[in-house]
Amino acid sequence: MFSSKVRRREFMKQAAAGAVAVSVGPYAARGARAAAAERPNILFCIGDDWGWPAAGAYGDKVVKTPTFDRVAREGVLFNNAYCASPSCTPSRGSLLTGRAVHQLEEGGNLWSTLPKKFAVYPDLLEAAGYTVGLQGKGWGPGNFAISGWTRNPAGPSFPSFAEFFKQAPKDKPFCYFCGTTDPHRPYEKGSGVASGMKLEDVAVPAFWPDTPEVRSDICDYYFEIQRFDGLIGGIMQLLEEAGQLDNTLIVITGDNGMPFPRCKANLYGWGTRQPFAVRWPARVKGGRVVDDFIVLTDLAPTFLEAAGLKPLPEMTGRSILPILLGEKQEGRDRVFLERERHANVREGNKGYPMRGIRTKDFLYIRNLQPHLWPAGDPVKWEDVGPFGDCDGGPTKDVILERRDEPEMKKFFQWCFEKRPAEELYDLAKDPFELNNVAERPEYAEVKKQLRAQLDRWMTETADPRAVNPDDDRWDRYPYRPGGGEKAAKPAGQSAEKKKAKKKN
Ligand SMILES: [Ca+2]
Repeated sequence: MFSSKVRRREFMKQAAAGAVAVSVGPYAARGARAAAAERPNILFCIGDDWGWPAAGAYGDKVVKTPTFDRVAREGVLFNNAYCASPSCTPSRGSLLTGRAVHQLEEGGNLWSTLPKKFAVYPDLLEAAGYTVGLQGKGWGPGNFAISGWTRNPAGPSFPSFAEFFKQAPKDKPFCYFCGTTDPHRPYEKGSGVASGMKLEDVAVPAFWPDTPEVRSDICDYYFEIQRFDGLIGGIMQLLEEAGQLDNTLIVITGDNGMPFPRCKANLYGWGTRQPFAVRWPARVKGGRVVDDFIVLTDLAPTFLEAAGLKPLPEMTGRSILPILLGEKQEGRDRVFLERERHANVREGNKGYPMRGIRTKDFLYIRNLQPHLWPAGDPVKWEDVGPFGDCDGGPTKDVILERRDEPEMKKFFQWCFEKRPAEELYDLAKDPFELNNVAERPEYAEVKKQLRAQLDRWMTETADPRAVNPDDDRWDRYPYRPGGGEKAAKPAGQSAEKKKAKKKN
């Protein structure tokens, strides 16, 4: 029995020698040399807090995403892609390692570290001959150095794709992680409208009040999405000019839902459902839209398999290459979702543990400590306002400032109030996931089945909370804003109001 560390070392050695490079697809019989010539470039583009359905390809009439729409049109558009956890650090840790968030130890929290023992796909591809690069936000936020990483787990940093591409050897494929802090807050207030967007064209989800401030806030979010889309457009143009576009596997997505109340840091659809499109004309037939359920954890095994490598046995994610190649894959009718500590905004450094399962018809959520506040304690903290798991901004302000008005109470309830131990939403009847039917007798059988599936997944993937739902390890891991450690402390009278930075 090998430990995962030994297996990994052995794998890296073999990968470096080219011995494990030829297990799938058309490369099977041709040997490592031929595979090296044909292996695709891998371009992974990830928006920060960019959630479904904010893209033209999904029918949004206001935000303009020509690059994403092109990739969707010439490739495969996914309707049911989800992040593993609606928080930057665990979502990115999971997609880099291909492992469930609850297996990543401290890496399951925001502003944490990623233990070095967890292999990441950029390292595995580099060992197999790829040239690796990163721009902008890779793994994080957190402190990777304290775990022994000498560079970001997503790869060595470059100022731009052009700089990376210029120095990359022409006879080797590349693996590039294009991160950005768009559309993470803060936003330049009014930037969306100033760019020509019209407030009256914006669709407001049912869980926020429909006010001009909220509509304008949505436009500011759209404005940053458009900037991200333009960035990828520039990279694609460069590849096209170099004649390398068609053998580049391009994936465009976001790491978690939009930074608005009841979205990011929640297991609801607006917190976990992601835009997701893939283009790779050399092997993948374009013009397809698929409903298969996938999770970003599936990316690491997908990239490895596309490069002719075998995913590591400890990866819980599954390659989506069969789906891309038009094959039917079993078990693509559900995803599992989870969350541990996001910001450190509860007494006792507590997070808000949740586990969930989503199918085409239902969303079932288990709130493991329902006595806690889901969006953070209702007190002001040193760096952030009350309910600090929800990023500050005009939409949050409207809901909090007007919470006592009779017609506004429900929005506060949905976005900030405590929640019961179990939630169940009937998605066909309730697309905004507002009517919890977990205690209704007519849903008892459905709830029982979803519960059982969730329990099985937690057990099979060695979730510590399968053994002890009150396991407090994630509350004991340090919170490391800016790399240092910091305990949760309510703001004192003299605490200065600091300007929020793009950091979580
Ligand atoms: Ca994020």
